[in-house]
Formats: sequence, C-alpha cells, structure tokens
Amino acid sequence: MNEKQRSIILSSSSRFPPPPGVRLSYGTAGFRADSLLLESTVFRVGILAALRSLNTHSVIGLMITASHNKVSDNGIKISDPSGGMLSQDWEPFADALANAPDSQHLAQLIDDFVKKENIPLEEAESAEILLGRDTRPSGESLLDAAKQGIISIVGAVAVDMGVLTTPQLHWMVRARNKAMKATELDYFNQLSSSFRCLIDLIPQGSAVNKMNDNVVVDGANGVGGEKLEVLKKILNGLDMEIRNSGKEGVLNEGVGADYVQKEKVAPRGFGPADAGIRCASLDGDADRLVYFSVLSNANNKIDLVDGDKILSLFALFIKEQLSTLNKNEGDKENKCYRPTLGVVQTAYANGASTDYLKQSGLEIMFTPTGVKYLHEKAAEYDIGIYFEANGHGTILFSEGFLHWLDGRNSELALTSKGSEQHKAAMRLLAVSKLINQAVGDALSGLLLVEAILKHMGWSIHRWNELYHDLPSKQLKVKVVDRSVIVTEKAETVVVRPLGIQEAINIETAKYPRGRCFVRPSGTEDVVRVYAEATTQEAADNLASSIARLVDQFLGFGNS
Ligand code: G16
Repeated sequence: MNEKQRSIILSSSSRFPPPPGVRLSYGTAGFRADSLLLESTVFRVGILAALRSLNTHSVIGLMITASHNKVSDNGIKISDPSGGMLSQDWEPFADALANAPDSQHLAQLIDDFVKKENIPLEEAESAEILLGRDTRPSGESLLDAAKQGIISIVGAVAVDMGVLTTPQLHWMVRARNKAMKATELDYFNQLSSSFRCLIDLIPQGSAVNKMNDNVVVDGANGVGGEKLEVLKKILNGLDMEIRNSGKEGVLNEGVGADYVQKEKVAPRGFGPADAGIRCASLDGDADRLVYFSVLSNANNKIDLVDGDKILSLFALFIKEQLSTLNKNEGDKENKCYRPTLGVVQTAYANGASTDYLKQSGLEIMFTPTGVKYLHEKAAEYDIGIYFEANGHGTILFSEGFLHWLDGRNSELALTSKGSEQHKAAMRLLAVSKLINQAVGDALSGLLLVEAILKHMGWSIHRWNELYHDLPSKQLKVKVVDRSVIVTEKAETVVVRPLGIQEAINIETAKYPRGRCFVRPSGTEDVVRVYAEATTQEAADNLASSIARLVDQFLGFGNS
C-alpha cells in the first residue's frame, strides 16, 4: 500500500484503539459483545468491508445489530455480494483485524492481506458499502465507527440506509448487485405484491374461511415491529395486530422469538385472553420467526410452532405445487423438470420433525448451527429449504430452475391459462419473490406462512398437528473458556476436551429416545446444552445432568 493510504489507516485507527485485554472472535454471525467494547472492532470491520467490496467489485453490506442478545450488547454482521453472510474464507482475516494490538500491526495486516488476495487497492477502483442498524441506542455511534473504517480506504463510500431489519439490508445488497430495484419501498412492494398474488391464487371453495383470519405478532420491541407497522399499511389480505413494537418495552426483554422458543412461554403483552389466536414472534433484528398459541389454563404456557414446523409447512406446500406442475407431463422433454428438492436442518431440529420430513419423502441434510452453513448447503439444490429450530431460515431457488419455471409459466399462460398447472407455476414464482433469497427473513417468512395457511384452510392447531415434538430442553452454562469445546459431525459429537463425550453418552443412554449435545455459542459467552427425550421431565433431567457435566469439565465449579 502506498504512503498516503498507510498514513490514513494509521491516523484514523489511532482514534479507535482496541479495548485492553479483550479478545473478540468472529462467531456464528459476525462479532457480538457488550456495545462499549465494540467501537474498534466495528471500525476495523468497516475497513474489511471496503476491501471486500474492492475485491469482489460489488456492493457489500454492514449491519449493526446484536439480534436476539440483550439491549446493551451490539454487534456487526457482514453481507457478501450475494446477500449471504461473509465468505468463510475471510473470517480468519476478520478475526486477525479485530485483534490487531495497535495501528502499526493493523496497517501491516492489511498490507499483507491486500497483497495475498491481489486486492486492487489504489487502482482508482471504487467500493460501496451499505450500512444499516437496528434500534439499539448504541447503534448510531457504532455506525459512525463503521463509516470511519470504510472511508479509511481510498475510494470507498459508505451509504447509510438508516434503521433496517437485518434481512432488509441483505436483500438490498443482493438487489443492488443484481441491478434490481433496491430501496426499502421496493422491498415492501415486492413482499406485498407477491403475497397478494398467492392470496389471489387460493383455490375457490376451499376451507379458507374456516380459519381465524387474525394474526397477532410480537415485535420483540425491536426494528421488526416498526417495519411490520409500515408493511401492514400497504398489505392487502391480512388482518394483523402488532404488539411489542418498541414504543414502550425493552428490546428482547421477556419478548421476542428467542425468548419464546427457548422458554416456551408467551412473551410480555400476551396472556390467556389470546388463547386460540394465531400468534407469531420476531427476534431483535427480525431474521427469526416462530409461531405460538397461548394455552387458556396454564401459566403463560404456549404451544410452540417453531422453525422446524415452518420448514415442514413450506416443504409440504412446495412439494404439492411441484407435483401439480408436473402432473400428466410424463417425462416429456422440457415440460417436466424434476428439480432437486432438499431440506437442511441442524442438530437442534426436533427428532420428530426429521422423522416427519423423512416420511414425507424429503432429502435432509445437517450442518452446524449458523445460517452461513445452512444457506451454503441449501444452495446446492434447485429448491433448498433451510430452517433452524429457532426460526431462522428461508427457501432458495436456483437460477436455472427459476429460468425454466418462468418459461413454463409463459407457455402455460398461452396453452392452458388458469389451469391447475398454470396456477402451480404462478404460485412457485410468487414464493420465489416473496421469500427472501438472501437470508432468513421473519417478515417475508410470516407472509408466506400466512398465505400457505390460508391456501390450506388450516388453523395454527391443524398446522401444529403435523407431528408432535419430542419434549426438549435447552440450557446455557457459563464456563471459563467456551472455545475449549471442539465439536464435529454437525456439532453432535464433542472431540475436546477428551472424555466429555463418553460421559455424555453414558448419561444419555439412561433415557429412552434420549438425545443430547453440547456446543459453544457463537453469539453469547456460554456453552449451550440441548436434550430431547420421551417426557418433559426426562428431557429436563437429561439437560441438567449434562449441564453439570459441562460445568465439571470446564466450568467455574458452580453448578
Ligand atoms: C445467529 C445466527 C443463527 C444462530 C444463532 C444462535 O442468529 O444467525 O444461525 O442460530 O445466532 O447462535 P449460537 O447458538 O451460536 O449463539 P441471530 O438471530 O442471533 O443473529
């Protein structure tokens, strides 16, 4: 790098010194920590984004959010040109940048990386980074740190897109790089028009009216609630009430998808009066979605309809449309395209969901936790549906399949307009526009769930009856150093520290249909424990005994 560039980096980075004695690592979805520790990291990720933009000749996105974490935390997620998460190849560089001890080391790291990757620095190339933030109070100053990092690279421009959901920012990055309309209004218009299209295609005379039309949404007191209020104004065909939209309560405190899914209780603002109503919950940056219905006679207890069931609903619908589309077509060339259809889950998927999907004839793949892994796997199919049980997921359509589908749709419009086959083609096209192709998106996911339930004429109870979840329990254990745990086989086996997996196996074998795994969180400073068994009591006991084991092996000895 030339002297001018070097001196800009040296002088700007000296204003953002790293906090002493703190080591941050790029986790499940970027960097996350107490917001007071993050300025330097966010500044440096700004530099990384500018280099990534130069390297890919594309627009990159930076989202200031800590998603489901508490309001005093913050973090930064990076969107690659495709709208997906930062390429995993760059994660070690992100780690090294975040932990460079001073400006000199930082400049040297950048210089070495630029040379190694052949990044066209100082070659009159321009870089553009879209910036978004959630509603956290620390967001504005961190966004400023990101901007300073970006403009430390000569030729790089930062564009502040304001307060957004994470999936909106990823959608915009993808749209910009595909030369498509990419404003927030374009996003809302695409969602509302494709939703309307699905509603208009609902079969006449089906049980449509039998279901309750109203959905009540918990906005986690975050950006998702705010954005839903905007979307609601232009939506036609959905009766939606939004609670916890952030005007009063605290972000993610007793509200939101993570709380509802992990605690299996109703969020604040919901109670027995809501029994029987279809309810949904978003997380703090609106990239997760779960449904629930409040039970009438129990203390805030709910029937949880989690990401696994959303996946099952989507998979059923897609399969049904594909089989209608290919009906009577035999193997006629060009008319009948049998796309590869696959679903992707993690070890957190309830065993009953996996059994159900297998029985439905679907191909299932498993990856470690983190959408970066699931998304990559799902992209291997013509239609790849991925969901984490926590409600993060989407449906990916390959370019090749969409190209064929577009052509088939035009052909059917000429030869058999309005036929069942034609409608199936139109529905699949509408789904591909409604569901976010960049990343899991609670807003677009919610609209798709609502459209499919209307199409099927299903209540939330009918949907929940697809299969019965095995009782499960999740716990968090505070340990001295969570990075000591190393797992493999999609996080189902601990290989380090030695001996812990054997102890887990012995404990798990005591429970009929028992299943259990532990893994270090990539967003919180804890080790997570998941247990499943045939009764709730057994799942609770198994989780507690494994949590004790984790504590014995690597804890503070405080179980
Ligand atoms: C992020 C990731 C998700 C992951 C979650 C929890 O979600 O995007 O894929 O499931 O973290 O990760 P961990 O168990 O490692 O803490 P979010 O919604 O918090 O950004």
